[in-house]
Amino acid sequence: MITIESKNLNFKCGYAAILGEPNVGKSTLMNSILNTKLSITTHKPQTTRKKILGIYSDDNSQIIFLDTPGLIEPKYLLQKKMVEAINSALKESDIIIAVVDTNKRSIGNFNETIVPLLRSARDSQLKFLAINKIDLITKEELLQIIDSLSSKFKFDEIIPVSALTGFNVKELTETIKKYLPLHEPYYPTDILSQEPERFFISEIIREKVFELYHHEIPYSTEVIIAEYKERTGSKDYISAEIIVERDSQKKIIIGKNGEALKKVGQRARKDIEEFVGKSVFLELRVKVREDWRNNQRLMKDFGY
Ligand SMILES: Nc1nc2c(ncn2[C@@H]2O[C@H](COP(=O)(O)OP(=O)(O)O)[C@@H](O)[C@H]2O)c(=O)[nH]1
Ligand SMILES: [Mg+2]
Repeated sequence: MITIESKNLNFKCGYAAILGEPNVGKSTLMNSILNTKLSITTHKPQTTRKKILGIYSDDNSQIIFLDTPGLIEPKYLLQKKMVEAINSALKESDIIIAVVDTNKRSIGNFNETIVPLLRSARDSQLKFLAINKIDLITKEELLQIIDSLSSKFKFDEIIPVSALTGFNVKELTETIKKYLPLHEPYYPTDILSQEPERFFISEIIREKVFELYHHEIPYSTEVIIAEYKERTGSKDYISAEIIVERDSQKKIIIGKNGEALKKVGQRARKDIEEFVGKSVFLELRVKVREDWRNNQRLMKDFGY
């Protein structure tokens, strides 16, 4: 028997980069569009370090989102790599979604952070503005913000959203779809990301470090999955290393009688189990890698 595969000639597909200052809600927005917690989010800036690809697919379209680290002045090598991740996402995208949130600082910095970036983009790239966290302001305040920002740059679309409550997020997705080029899907339509499971597991652990420690600790921490053993008949075994820069940080991570580290493990295990859909045994070790954030070779090992 001969079967003729029917191709959907109307299929639309393209890349959308999500860019903006730290903490405006870029990762929350991507997660909300994808309806999954793919990218880790915390109340601390600079949680996202690498470009994270999230794939939205439906019957007629595929949007490949690139969630990026926040726009920052790089002070150490790790931050330089973070900026490189932003630039490469910018180059690859058909649509640039600039995200601001509704607080005064974000709006005030718009001219210095967002505008130059958009000016450096190609004419053929579409430029959207997503004004996030509108759950925190009144309608009048929103209208003022739209008024002020639309006078500073000519966007193709301006869309107010609340990534947290999901308000208007569907409309944002629909608007992106309208502008996508005709193209067959770049990725299988049943996957959400091309990153391996291990990456997301290390990110979940890193998120807990961001939640539970303060000051320089989260920024000095990297998480490596040393071993992941699937076991039939018993829990999967995961061994992870929490890397810090100094011995004093190692002590803080572990805490008195290991209490602090235990908390990281408990919280991470819960989320990992939800992510992989089964019970796991999670073992955490803390290691010191002197000044890793400035060490080219170590950073390469860590995937930057
Ligand atoms: N109130 C409110 N908070 C939000 C919204 N979106 C994100 N947040 C919060 O803002 C913080 C930063 O979010 P995150 O997605 O990590 O920001 P990113 O650094 O831009 O990726 C987190 O505490 C989020 O819960 C929103 O629409 N409304
Ligand atoms: Mg983020």
